[in-house]
Amino acid sequence: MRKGQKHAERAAGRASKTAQPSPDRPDIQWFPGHMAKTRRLIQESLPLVDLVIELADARLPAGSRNPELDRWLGNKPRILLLNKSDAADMVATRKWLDYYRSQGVTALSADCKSGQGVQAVLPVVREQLSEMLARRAEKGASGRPIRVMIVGIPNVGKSSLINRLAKGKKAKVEDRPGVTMHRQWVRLENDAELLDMPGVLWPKFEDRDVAERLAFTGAVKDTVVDTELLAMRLLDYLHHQYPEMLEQRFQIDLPQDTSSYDLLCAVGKARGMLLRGGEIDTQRAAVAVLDEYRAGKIGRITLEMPPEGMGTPDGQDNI
Ligand SMILES: Nc1nc2c(ncn2[C@@H]2O[C@H](COP(=O)(O)OP(=O)(O)OP(=O)(O)O)[C@@H](O)[C@H]2O)c(=O)[nH]1
Ligand SMILES: [Mg+2]
Repeated sequence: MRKGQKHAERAAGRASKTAQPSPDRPDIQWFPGHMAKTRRLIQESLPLVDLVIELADARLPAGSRNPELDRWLGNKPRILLLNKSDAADMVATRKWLDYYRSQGVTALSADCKSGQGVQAVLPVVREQLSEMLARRAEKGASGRPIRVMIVGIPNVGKSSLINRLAKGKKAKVEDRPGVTMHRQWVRLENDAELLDMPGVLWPKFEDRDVAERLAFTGAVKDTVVDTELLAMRLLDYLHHQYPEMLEQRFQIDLPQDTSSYDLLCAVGKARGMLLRGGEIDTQRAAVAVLDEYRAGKIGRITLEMPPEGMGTPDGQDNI
């Protein structure tokens, strides 16, 4: 079968399958053996550290938090850092920070790509540990470094945070989940030691929306998801919540009831992504949509809002 013909048939099949405005949510699960190992590693390493920085994605401030962490950490001091704030809706991030603080959580936001917000992290760590540091000073042990473990989902920016704090490239960073494979200590100049950890998810995503949003942000390995289906779901969300941004980025202006498959085709067409024979290359269009969303190029887009009474996403006006 010719390649173009195969694609045309696949596209036709997809078109009939996705005649609904919104395709079914994919069932996404990703908990490979190395994550089960990381889970154990985190628990075993806890006695070695004074505090844990939990990195979450500012675009998904609840869904990107590991539900198992509460159980593991017990009373261990903890800071929640909403990273990639440059890619999130600023007003939404403020609301999330207010929400978490109202719940007694020490929460900060940062952008480890530019470094914005990172300078506040270590002072807050010291403040959290002030009693322990005072006790150490009394015992004459003030020279002992503060030890901090960095945990979070894959690709959220743990190693980037460490490199920012260490002011140099100490930990490997790449734009895909699963880059850090082992734990690694990094010593800072100012008497602190950071423990970089591999990213970890949890054994079963109970909520398909959460799983899907995690995949939108790039926390789930792309080979376990159907790229076109995922991109169609994201386009559907953007088309309803952030239509101006979609229009601006991809130069598409389509009615609200446009099917997600037609949105994907419109993106491919606008970008001139064609297969031999003139068929739209929906696979390439899907990769472009996901890559550009993940890199924050479509705009500052938050995927969930704090519970009840804390506001709802209302698009570009928030920026
Ligand atoms: N836009 C944006 N990108 C970021 C930010 N922090 C990190 N990144 C990017 O996110 C990608 C993943 O960063 P890493 O630091 O490798 O993430 P990680 O959490 O260590 O990932 P694993 O080791 O795979 O679990 C890289 O492409 C970083 O450049 C941020 O604040 N904003
Ligand atoms: Mg890493």
